[in-house]
Amino acid sequence: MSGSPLLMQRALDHGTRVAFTEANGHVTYAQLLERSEAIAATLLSGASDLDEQRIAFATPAGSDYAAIQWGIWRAGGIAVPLNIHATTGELQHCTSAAGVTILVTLSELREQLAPLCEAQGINLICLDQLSLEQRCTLPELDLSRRAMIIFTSGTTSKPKGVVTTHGNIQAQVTTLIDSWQWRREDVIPLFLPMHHVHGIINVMTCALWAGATVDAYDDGFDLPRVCQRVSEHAYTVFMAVPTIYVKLIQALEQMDPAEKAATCAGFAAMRLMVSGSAALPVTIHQQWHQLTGQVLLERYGMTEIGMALSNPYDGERRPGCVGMPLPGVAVELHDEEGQVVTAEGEPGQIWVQGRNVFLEYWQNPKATEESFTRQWFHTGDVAVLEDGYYRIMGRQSVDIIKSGGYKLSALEIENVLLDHPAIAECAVVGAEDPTWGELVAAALVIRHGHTLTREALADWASEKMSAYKIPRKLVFVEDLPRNAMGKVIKAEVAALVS
Ligand code: MCA
Ligand code: AMP
Repeated sequence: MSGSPLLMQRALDHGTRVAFTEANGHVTYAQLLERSEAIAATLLSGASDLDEQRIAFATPAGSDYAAIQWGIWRAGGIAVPLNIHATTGELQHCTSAAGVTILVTLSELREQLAPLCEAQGINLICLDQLSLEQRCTLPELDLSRRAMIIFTSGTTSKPKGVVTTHGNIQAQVTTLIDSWQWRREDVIPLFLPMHHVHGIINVMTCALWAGATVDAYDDGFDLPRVCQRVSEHAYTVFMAVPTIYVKLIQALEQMDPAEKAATCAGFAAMRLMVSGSAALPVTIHQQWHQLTGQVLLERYGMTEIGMALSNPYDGERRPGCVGMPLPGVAVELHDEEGQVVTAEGEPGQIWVQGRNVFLEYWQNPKATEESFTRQWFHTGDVAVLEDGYYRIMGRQSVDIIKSGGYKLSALEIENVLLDHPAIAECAVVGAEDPTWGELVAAALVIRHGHTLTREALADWASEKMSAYKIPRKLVFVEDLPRNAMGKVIKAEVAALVS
C-alpha cells in the first residue's frame, strides 16, 4: 500500500470493521479496499498512472461512492463528484470545464448520463458491470498530487472548480479528527449531498479515516428514517445543516409523546451533534437544547478551505458564534483596505491560511490570483471577534445566496431566467426565511404582451436548474430599482421581495 493516500493505508488496519451500513447490508474496510483496487485497475486499463486525468462519478452516498472515489485516487486521477440531481445543462458545465475523460456511475443512472457522455466523448463506465477481479500495479502518489475538483457557485455566472490536493484533504480531515475526537466506535448517518465538502469530508472521509461506520442514505435526507434510527440509538455523531435541524424540530413537535420521547432520547445519547454550512439561528440552537439536551457545536467552513473555525468540543459552545480557528488553520480579519483588524468587536473579511486551503480554481488562474493575497485566501465572509469567539456577520457579496445549506449564485440564476421568452429583465436576491435560511427570490420585468405565472416559471425552470435554485418568491415589477449609474440596487430588490 505504499504510495497510496494515508486514508487507504489506514483502511488496511480497519480491515474487518464495518465501513458502511446501507439498504443491502454492510461493507467492511477490507471489501472497500478490494473494490477500489479493481476500479483503479479498470480505470488504468493498462496504463501505469492516470496522471491527474479528471474522472467524474455520479453515485448516491454509500460504499459505491467511496469505492469509486478511492479507485480514482489509487489510479492517480482527480475525482470529480457530480450532483446526481443536477440537470443535464449543469452537468455539462462541470464535465466540460473539468475536461472529464471517464464518468463512472451505476446502471440505473446510465440512460440519463449517456447522451452527455456521447456528446463530450466521455467514456461511460457502469460500476455494476465491472469485474471485481482486476488487479494491477498502482502508481506512487505524493501529497502534492491533485485529488478532487468540487464545483462551487460564487460571484461569477458559472460554478468554478475548486481543486484540492491529497495534502489539503489530509489536513482538512486530521484537524477534525483531533478536534472533534473522532473514534473507531463512532456511527454517523450520511444523508447530505455527495458533491459538497460537508458530506464528502466532514462526514464520510472523517468517519473512514477514524475506522468508524457510516450509515448511508442513498436518497438524501429521509426524515422519518432518520428519526427511527435515532430512536434506536443507532448513532453517536450527527452532522447537518441548519435547515435539517429546523425540519427535525418541526417533526418532533408533531410526534405523539412516546415517539417524541424515544427520538429525543436518541439525540440526547449522542456524543456530538454539529451544525454548519449556513448560520444556525440562536433560537434553533436553544430550541434544540431544550428538546434534546444537546448543545449543538457550530462550525464554519467553505469548499475552498474545508473547516476553519469551530466551537470547542470541550468548553463553551456559544450560540450564534462559530468559535475559534481549528489547529493548523490561521485566520485573520481584514478591513476594506486589506489591513488586519486586531481589535475585538470590529468587523472584517475572513482570510484563511494553512495546509487545508485549496490549490487553485481549475484552469482559472485569474480567479485564483484574485482570491489570494500572498498565501491568504479571501473567503468573502465578514466576521467579528467577540470575547475570543468569531461570529459570522454575512457575505460581502449580495450575489451569493445560502439556501438549505447550498451556496447559490444570484448571477447564475439571473442568466437562466433571462432565457425565458417572457422575462425582459430580472434581479435575484436571497430573502430571509426561517426554514431555508434564505429563499431564492426574483424581481421580474415581463416583456410587453407576455404573461407569466409562478407555476409556469417553476415548471420551465425545473428543466434548467437544480430544485434548490428555482426562485420561490417572485414579484412582478415595471422597472428594476437602479442607481444613477444604471446599476440594479439589490438592497431595494430585497425589500421588494421580502
Ligand atoms: C428544496 N425545496 C426548496 C429548496 N430546496 N424550497 C425552497 N428553498 C430551497 N432551497 C423544496 C423542494 O422543491 C420540495 O418542494 C421540498 O422543498 C422538499 O424538497 P427536498 O429536496 O425533498 O427537500 P429536503 O430533502 O427536505 O432537502 C432539504 C435539505 C437539502 C435536506 C436541507 O436541501 C440538503 O441536503 N441540504 C444540504 C446542502 C449541503 O450539504 N450543503 C453543504 C455545502 P415540493 O414539496 O413543493 O416539491 S456547504 C459546504 O460543504 C461547506 C464546506 C460547509 O461549511 O459545510
Ligand atoms: P460553500 O462555498 O458551499 O462551501 O459554502 C461556504 C459558505 O457557507 C461560507 O463561505 C459561508 O458563507 C457559509 N457558512 C458555512 N458555515 C457557516 C456558519 N456556521 N455560519 C454562517 N455561514 C456559514
